[in-house]
Amino acid sequence: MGHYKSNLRDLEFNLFEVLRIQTLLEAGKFGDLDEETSRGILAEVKTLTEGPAAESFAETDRTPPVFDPETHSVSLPEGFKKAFNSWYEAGYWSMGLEEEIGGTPAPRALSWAVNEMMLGAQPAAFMYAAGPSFAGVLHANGTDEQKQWAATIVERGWGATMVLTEPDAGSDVGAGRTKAIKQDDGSWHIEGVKRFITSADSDDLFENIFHLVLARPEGAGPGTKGLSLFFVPKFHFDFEKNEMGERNGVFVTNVEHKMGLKASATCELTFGGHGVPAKGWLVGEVHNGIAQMFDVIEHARMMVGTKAIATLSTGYLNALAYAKERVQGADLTQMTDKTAPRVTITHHPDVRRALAMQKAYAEGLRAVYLYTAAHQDDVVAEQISGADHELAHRVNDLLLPIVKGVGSERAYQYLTDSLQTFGGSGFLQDYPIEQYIRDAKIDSLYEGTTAIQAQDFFFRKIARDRGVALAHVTGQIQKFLASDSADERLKSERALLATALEDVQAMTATLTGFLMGAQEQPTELYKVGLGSVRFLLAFGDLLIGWRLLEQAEIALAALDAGSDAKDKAFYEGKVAVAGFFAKNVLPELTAVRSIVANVDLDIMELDEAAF
Ligand code: ST9
Ligand code: FAD
Repeated sequence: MGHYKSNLRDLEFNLFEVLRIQTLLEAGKFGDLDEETSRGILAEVKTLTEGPAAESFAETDRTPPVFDPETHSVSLPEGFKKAFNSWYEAGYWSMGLEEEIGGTPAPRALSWAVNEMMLGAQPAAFMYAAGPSFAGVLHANGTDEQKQWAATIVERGWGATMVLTEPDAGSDVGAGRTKAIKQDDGSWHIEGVKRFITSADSDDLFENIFHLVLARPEGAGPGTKGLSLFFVPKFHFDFEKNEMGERNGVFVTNVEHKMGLKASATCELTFGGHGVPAKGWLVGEVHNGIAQMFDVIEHARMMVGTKAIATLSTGYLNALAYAKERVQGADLTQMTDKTAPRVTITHHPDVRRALAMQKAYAEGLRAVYLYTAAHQDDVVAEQISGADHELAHRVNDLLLPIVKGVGSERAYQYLTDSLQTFGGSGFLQDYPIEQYIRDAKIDSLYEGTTAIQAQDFFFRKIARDRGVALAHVTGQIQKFLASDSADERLKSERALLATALEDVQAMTATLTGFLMGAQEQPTELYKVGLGSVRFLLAFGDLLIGWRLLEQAEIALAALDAGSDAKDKAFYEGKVAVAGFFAKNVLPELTAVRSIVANVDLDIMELDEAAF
């Protein structure tokens, strides 16, 4: 048995009992895909990800990729390559990809459920397999000719990278200095050094890699708006003759030594520094680079959040299995009786508290990312929240920083509870938790740090959207609270959710007030900056509380209808965890509301020397 423990039952519950995607499958909205096939796929992916795909997880951590500066190449451990191939050859990457480039129709919620399992089992392998989805972005943004390239790329199975970051341009992508110089033949020469580029070389996994690169054409303006997006292949390729060509002038010049996620090679990438020009082609023949790159970033932010959540879920399930076996101490009610029988640690209230918290966040965040994925398909969005195409798009935009920002922060926070459940054993490499923690830390950093997600959430997804998507989502929560068919048994939990909604709405109003106040007094914006991560996390808790309670209602109905023993425990767990979260987490939002309302500028006015 490998390290990875999937939660197939919970994935199926979300897809078929909460989102009810089978009604759309049966109506033929996703081609021939039906419920039975979908369940079959999920079961196969469980077997793959708990087995061969997960096998080399620890080995690659201990013997990470090796960089050869002579050949500018990265070699990967054989076991990891086997794991990658087991995933890639199974072909699940085609789910939801455009049919014109080799994709198959599938609801995004189903494909993200599949992705979750691989991201929990072997996240770096999932990331090396970015080629088809990045080709999808090329297809969506490219010229007619480039659309053909995208199809060829998928057919030939190339690797791919997204290339934004430079030493002085991390969060501030617009500070990038990499240049693009136009050539007479219509191509461009790219010159500069990018850093931290994931999968920029990958042993012999692929015959070729295409880099999607942000660079500034000579004479273009400053900031992100002056950047354009270029297609830069590792090897040239004759798309008409379908033939590989010469090496292009883009070379890996270093590989970082990291805290975790070591299987994923993080590379310095030098363009045009080795006597060979790094030739690139402008994507879509338009200078709209940052907007085009955000099509890639949106996939990647969803991926990062789902990765974090997947890791928390397997961390929790490993901790749970250990807690059920580990015997230590007597029951608390018999603490004074030195001869009392020893019990498994699941009998101790504090272990139960920690397990319930892990379960609540793992299952609550899963519900949130799948609700988000539901808004990535018009028909699913229409069914789940009544959103039309335009609104569904905005809701997805609103929720992405929650999936990414809240998913990564909470996963890292509660993985430490998974480790704590193991006691000292959790600190050892005999169990996967210490690696999970190291591997998951990156999720709050790359693809925009949590501070960036929080600003994106408030300034762009709420203020600039004029609260449209926010009103839709909070309207759904209000509808849930006001529903006539509400289960009386969850009355007190609903009351807690109603208070949480009021608290979050008050925080939104407070931050909006600061934003308006900034027109008169610019330093009021600091107050938004000081409160925005708290607000992001609070909104995440509200969503988790809501989705868990909705699940609890469905579970109660299933219990009332009579379910078999295994399902009974599952449904009872759903009801209990929703109640636990409502009672133990949601009341904290009232304190956060007060903190946000009273935020002042003291810390901004403090001299740096006093820190
Ligand atoms: C990285 C990669 O970290 C790590 C992992 C790589 C893994 C690769 C593998 C992935 C596999 C994925 C597979 C998925 C499978 C899917 C299957 C599906 C079938 N939304 O606010 P302004 C745009 S990479 C959309 O003025 P500043 C917009 O065009 C490095 N667009 O920003 C806007 O113009 P307008 C990641 C957005 O002050 C323009 O930007 N690095 C959004 O100029 C300017 O906006 C980062 O993430 C948005 N949310 O720049 C950088 N926001 O306003 C983080 C902006 O006219 N830093 N645009 O519409 C930021 O995000 C900054 O806030 C900034 C600021 C750069 C945007
Ligand atoms: P900085 O931007 O210097 O941030 C430092 C601190 O300051 C952070 O806490 C940040 O939140 C805060 N901060 C910065 N600006 C602000 C602000 N305006 N408001 C509030 N707080 C702020 N990049 C790619 O292009 N492609 C990749 O494939 C890729 N893969 C990566 C893989 C790994 C393992 C790593 C470590 C990084 C990767 N990156 C990649 C880069 C990654 O996206 C950046 O590291 C990230 O965006 C943060 O930039 P930075 O490291 O320069 O930190």
